[in-house]
Amino acid sequence: MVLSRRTFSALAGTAALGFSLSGSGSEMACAAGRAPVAPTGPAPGPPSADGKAHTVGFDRYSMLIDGKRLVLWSGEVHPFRLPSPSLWRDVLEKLRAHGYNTISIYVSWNYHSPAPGKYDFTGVRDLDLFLRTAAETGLYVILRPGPYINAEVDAGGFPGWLTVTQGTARTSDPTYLKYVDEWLTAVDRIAAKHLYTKGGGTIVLYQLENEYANNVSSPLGRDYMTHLYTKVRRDGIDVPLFHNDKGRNGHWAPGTFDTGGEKDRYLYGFDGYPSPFAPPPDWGYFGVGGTKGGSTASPETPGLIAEFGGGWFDPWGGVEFDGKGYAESRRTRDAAYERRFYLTNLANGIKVHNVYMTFGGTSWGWLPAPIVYTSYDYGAALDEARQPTAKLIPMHQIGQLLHSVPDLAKLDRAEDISVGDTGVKAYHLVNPDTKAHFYILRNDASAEAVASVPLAGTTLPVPVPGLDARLLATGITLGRRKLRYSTAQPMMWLAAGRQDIAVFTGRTGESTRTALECASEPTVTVLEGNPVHVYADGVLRIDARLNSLTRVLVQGGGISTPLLLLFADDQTSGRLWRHDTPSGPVLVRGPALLRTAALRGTTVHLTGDTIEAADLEVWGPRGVSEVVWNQGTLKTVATTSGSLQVEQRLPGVPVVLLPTLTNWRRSAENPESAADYDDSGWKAANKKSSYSVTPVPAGQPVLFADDYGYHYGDVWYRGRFTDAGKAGSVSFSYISGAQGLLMAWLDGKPLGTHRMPVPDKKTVRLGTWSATATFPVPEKKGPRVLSVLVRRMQHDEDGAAKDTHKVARGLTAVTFEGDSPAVTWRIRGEVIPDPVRGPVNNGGLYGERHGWHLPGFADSRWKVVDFPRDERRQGVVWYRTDFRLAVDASVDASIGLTLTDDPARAYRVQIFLNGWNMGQYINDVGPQHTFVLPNGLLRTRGPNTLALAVLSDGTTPAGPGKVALTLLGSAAGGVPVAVVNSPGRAVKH
Ligand code: IPT
Repeated sequence: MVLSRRTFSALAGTAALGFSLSGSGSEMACAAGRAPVAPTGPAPGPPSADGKAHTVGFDRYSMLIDGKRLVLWSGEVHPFRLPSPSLWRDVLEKLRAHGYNTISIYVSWNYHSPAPGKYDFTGVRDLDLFLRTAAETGLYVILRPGPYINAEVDAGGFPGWLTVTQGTARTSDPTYLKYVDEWLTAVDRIAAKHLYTKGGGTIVLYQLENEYANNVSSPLGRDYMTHLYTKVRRDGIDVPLFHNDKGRNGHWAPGTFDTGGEKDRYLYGFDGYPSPFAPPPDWGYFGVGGTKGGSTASPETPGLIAEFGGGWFDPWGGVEFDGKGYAESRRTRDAAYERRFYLTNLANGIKVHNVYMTFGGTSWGWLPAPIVYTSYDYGAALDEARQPTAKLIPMHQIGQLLHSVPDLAKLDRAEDISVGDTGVKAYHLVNPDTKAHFYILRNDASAEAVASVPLAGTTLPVPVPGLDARLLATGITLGRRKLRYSTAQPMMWLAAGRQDIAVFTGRTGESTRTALECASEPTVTVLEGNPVHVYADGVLRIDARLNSLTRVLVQGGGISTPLLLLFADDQTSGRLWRHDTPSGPVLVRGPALLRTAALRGTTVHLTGDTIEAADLEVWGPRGVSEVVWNQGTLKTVATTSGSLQVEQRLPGVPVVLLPTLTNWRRSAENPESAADYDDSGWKAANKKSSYSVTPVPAGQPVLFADDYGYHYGDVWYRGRFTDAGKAGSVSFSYISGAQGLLMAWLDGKPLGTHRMPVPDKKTVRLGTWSATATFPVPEKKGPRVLSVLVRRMQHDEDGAAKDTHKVARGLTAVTFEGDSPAVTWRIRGEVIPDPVRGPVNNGGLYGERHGWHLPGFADSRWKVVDFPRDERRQGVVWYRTDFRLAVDASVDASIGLTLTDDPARAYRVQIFLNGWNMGQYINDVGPQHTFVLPNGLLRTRGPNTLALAVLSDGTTPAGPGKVALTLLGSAAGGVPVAVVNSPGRAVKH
């Protein structure tokens, strides 16, 4: 019997169309050994901007894309944390290759808006290009444009200018909504072009607000959410919308606010950042029920985790990870953590699963919220230097599995099973249509346990390493055959050429047993490794120890299509790449990364990366006879595995040599501290009222920097008065955020510096850092002048929707003890934002106002000095140097700048590469020493300019000490990188 596609779909009980069944009905019957079991249709292929209309819907199980079930296996990436558009493709290709089918992105309002009514989506802010790149890479997109995003960015994403507007943010306040609409109009204009529904791009979900836990039952909140909902719809966004509930309280679940009568186009989502040191919580099928159960709060929508911890952030001083930095975040949330927690999520019915962060990147310039330092590496699967880590491997294994085995997109909880008195927790699920069963086994103890697992009528010992988990399956279809069970984790299957291929995986050294149903005895050929096989009672059993790669070819047994079984340990599985092409899937083994695969005629064109010398073996559709790797045609031989293997291994990456940084030129600044500095062009700081949530102290002018249009980085004040009278001291009250500081001069002489203390475990959560610094005022008659420099560390976030981004920054009050002379204040912060580098690039240092950070700045008269420096001074000193790189165009070298010095030295450095502010180094606080210099901003073939702005308080000698380029990773391959426009320009002050 030959089933027509339509009959087959009907039998399968799905509306899935478009998958092809090759082979005859009798083969199917043989494969199953009984009546054919219909697979759920395959997951949809990789999406693209194909110009066609698509449906994006959902039911209580999963998203339905064109009616096909799909688990969104997503990683969070922030375009604004990688200011080099060419590298977006690198990151996205790496994720796509490792089995992610979706990315989730925040769009940060402050990054795009230097002033009310001004929205900039050009250059490094080109959202349209980012979304195009995502579509070209074959990734779905979850778009999260706020308006509030949190995300450890300045003001949680609110623009600096919004901090001085009337009205309460994150409510239905009309002033706020007016600005929100402005932002949404701007961002939605781009988003609307990239909706998958219209085939313009691959956006399938769109988030409203972010962890909005306030005003849930008042009109302030409900009207706000309704406003956002209707605005976004009015802007033409027609994909399902959702919100991410922070506390899993059912906040903003469907029906809790007015969605304009729309019932089925809105989902409930929630976030989870559970401790890695406690057993993973159950959020759905196995949860306690009620709203705290997460997805149980919304039984009619699929389990949607908008953010699940893929690492965690680290504050200044490194308090989160005891000074060990992001390496420790990665260690405590490692590959085994991912298996334990993410497989638990899948067991609980989560079908939209986004890992925050998957590539953290860099909070460059003044982007970081005060709580974090420059690196936002996060301990994520792809590190800040774009280097794949071992954390990508479980994601790859699970992602490929979700793609190959669509049964996982529709699961019900099945009857509990006992796995013996082993301490192993077992989750049992079943696909109600295909009757495929899935078992997730988790060991929360630190020692290995061996569970006795009943699998398809046989009880088998399954080792689960300590603090680890695995997934097992029974009854899934592997091409034209059926798996009875396996104690190894299935990873993927595909039809390639004349055969099917199925891959199983697990930890190195594990013994596995796999049983395939087969009505008659097949011919079994061991091609690699030492597996043992036996056929009895309609089942072929293969015992294989996982070590590198084991290959077994199964032929016959009533099925004409052979099945190549591959048993790959973790490391080997991380070198197996599936890529779907319009002519069918391609499987590649060997290189460190496969980026693209395309078939043209009989040639398969591959691009990718190698690090070490590597094999290249390719399985593809019938007729493929030539292999091109990174544009070079290679000689191949046909293997008994049905593949083409290149005769000579691909070469690894050549050595990358980096120059030593020499020829530094020095210039001191802060003329603003001099008594006779001409500040007549500065703004008078004489406002009387402010919309800040910080009260204006009685009798004082408003000194808050934001009120004068200065929102980022350093700000200067000069206060003139005549006679201090009997005043013996002056006190400056200021608010700066963590690690801010204030330094003061009187009549050109240093009064001293006040620094906010280094956060500790208790104080780290304080958003606001305010202090009062008191300095003696020596008596003198006549005109006097105070100069004050405040290093602001950006605005607080507003996670609790209390307008905390409107807490003042800069001076708040100046008082004298003993007398009260009348002071007239002037203020000076950053110049109008650099149109290319954007609003977060610069603060108000003299050097920044005069272009000292820019390439081409005339520094030839600056004095040449050697590092280490040893200079004691309160104020700012700049150092500049030029260097040239000559990295081969075929090499992707990821380069950082590493600063080291005696940690007793009190100074900090802002690092400018070709005029771009790459972050802030605090020598005596840390923990960050290496700053990523992204290619594109960094010219890897050509000249570069580094400028370091050193701020020191004069209490110790200051550096820089050692400053060196460091290689953070390299690969032969990479993506073409366009140099980012980095103009030098004359800056007016
Ligand atoms: C959650 C935010 O939604 C996200 O923007 C980011 O800040 C993340 O936390 C932490 O990195 S908020 C939740 C942890 C309370």
